[in-house]
Amino acid sequence: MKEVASLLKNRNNVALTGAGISKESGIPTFRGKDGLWKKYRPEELATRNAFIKNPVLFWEFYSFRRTLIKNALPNEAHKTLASMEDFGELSFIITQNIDGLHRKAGSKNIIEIHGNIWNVRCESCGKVEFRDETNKIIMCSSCGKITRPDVVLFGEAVRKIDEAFEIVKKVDNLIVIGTSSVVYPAALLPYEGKKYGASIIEINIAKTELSSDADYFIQGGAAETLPKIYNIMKKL
Ligand code: BV8
Ligand code: ZN
Repeated sequence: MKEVASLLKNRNNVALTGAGISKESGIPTFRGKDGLWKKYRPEELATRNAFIKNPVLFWEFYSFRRTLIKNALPNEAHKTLASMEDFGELSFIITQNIDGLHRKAGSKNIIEIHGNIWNVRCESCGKVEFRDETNKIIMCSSCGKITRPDVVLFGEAVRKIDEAFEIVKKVDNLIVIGTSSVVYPAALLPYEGKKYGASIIEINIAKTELSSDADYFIQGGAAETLPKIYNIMKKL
């Protein structure tokens, strides 16, 4: 950890985060043992086809997700990344998460490449609005038609991916936290960074597809490992 802390000190650092960073805020991951995809099949639910074919089931799944997320609070991992940004030790967070917890923790430079579950989008009139009801299908406040959560579903283009690739080309260190690194094109970001000289630091409770290519693998929960690393950084 000490080696990683000195690598990060006063350098251009960026974090890439996945569902694992929000696990200790009580939000289930997708692919872990108690993950969401154990109960639901992503292709059936997190796709536009699912929304078109069965909007009621689709909204049941996303209302369930919104209920899980609504009362969740940022944990020590989210808060540490926000402090690192405040003290100039982190320039961006690129997140696959749609739960909004990085913003709640106070981070500012966030790229939500898979969107945000608290915004809904109307495919009829194009309106995107913040709506936080959790118990029903949300109808557009402009045209009254059915909306969908403004998240990137499987088969849809992810958001600001070009900006994310540009960012990782210029970093000294990419800290990859709580992602199984199996969803594309997000999973390509560490490899792009590495190609341009970045060191890859992975924090996860278990090895992933990325681990063999990471420069450092720190095994442990994000909420206890990240604060430890930052505390060492502050003493350097
Ligand atoms: C697209 C939003 C084309 C909705 C999600 C190659 C190139 C391009 C596409 C593909 C490709 N190969 C395959 C594809 C298709 C697909 C894909 O990647 N499929 C995979 C499953 C094989 N990709 C797409 O469809 C993407 N779209 O490319 O379209 C296109 C291009 C141009 C124009 C038009 C179309 C869209 C992908 C985004 C899909 N949306 N979510 C929703 O959330 O409901 S994906 C979903 O998975 C979430 O966003 C999630 O963030 C993401 C990744 O999962 P993780 O975050 O990694 O979570 P996971 O549970 O997997 O892992 C948790 C990790 O945490 C584990 O490693 C665990 O050990 C660890 N952990 C647990 N506890 C802790 C911890 N770590 C630290 N501390 C802890 N306490
Ligand atoms: Zn509308």
